[in-house]
Amino acid sequence: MEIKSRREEFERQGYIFCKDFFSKDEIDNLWENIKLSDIEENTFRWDQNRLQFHTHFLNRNHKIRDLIAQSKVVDLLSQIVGANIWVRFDQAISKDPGASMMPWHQDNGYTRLKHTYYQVWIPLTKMTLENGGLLVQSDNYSANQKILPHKYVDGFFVCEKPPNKSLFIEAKPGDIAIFSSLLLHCTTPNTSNESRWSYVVECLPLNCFDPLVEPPYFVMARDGKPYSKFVRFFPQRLNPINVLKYGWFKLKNVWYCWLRPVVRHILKIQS
Ligand SMILES: O=C(O)CCC(=O)C(=O)O
Repeated sequence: MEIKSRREEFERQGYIFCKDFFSKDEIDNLWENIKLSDIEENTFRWDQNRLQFHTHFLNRNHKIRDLIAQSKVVDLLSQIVGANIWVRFDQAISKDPGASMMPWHQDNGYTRLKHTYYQVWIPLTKMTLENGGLLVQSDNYSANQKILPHKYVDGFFVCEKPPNKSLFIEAKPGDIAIFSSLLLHCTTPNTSNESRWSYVVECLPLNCFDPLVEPPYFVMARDGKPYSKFVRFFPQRLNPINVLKYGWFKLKNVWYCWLRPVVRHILKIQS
């Protein structure tokens, strides 16, 4: 597939979608290596275990690193993220039959980070309206690139201003979607009788620090070329302003994302 410049498209709509980006062998290989990596080891469960986030494959499996930090992925991503890219997080997400809708949100509504980061979505199974596929906002993304208010409802952070218009991204294994952490998105309930799986990698430019991530940091690209190495430090990590600013941010985050929802939940039960 020829990769033409997608930057302008991304800035306008907050995402890009490429069909048939990976070969069948590449996706089979990714799937196989995810399954080999003790999937239950780092798993967060939601929605009565029907929505599961299995995390941290890149630091456990070099074949997954090779797939993610290969030239065609770096070529595409560097048009959007820039020439130097590191990965803050990676996860395989399973959505089982009976799982409910993942409500409209921006990823920043969960992490509360002030900067934009980039989600790379790689379907491992087909993603349909019936099995928990992805809906994205299709109105006004470029005019509204800011963090919107979210409220905590039944375990999810839900955006208080859902989009007026949305678009369903019907995707199959081999396709890839890249979207901004500020793009409003949700996934549909899984009313089918099969599980939906995706593998998601979250990236940042190397001139951006993220206080929520512990070292080592996986750097996938340098100067627009595959790099694929773990580092313990990079300039933004050592910047004293970041150290002070984000120390405070971390404390606030523990309150907002963990303690506050629990306190509110308990108070609701008691009242
Ligand atoms: O995979 C899903 O169903 C929801 C995941 C999601 O929206 C996210 O990780 O931001």
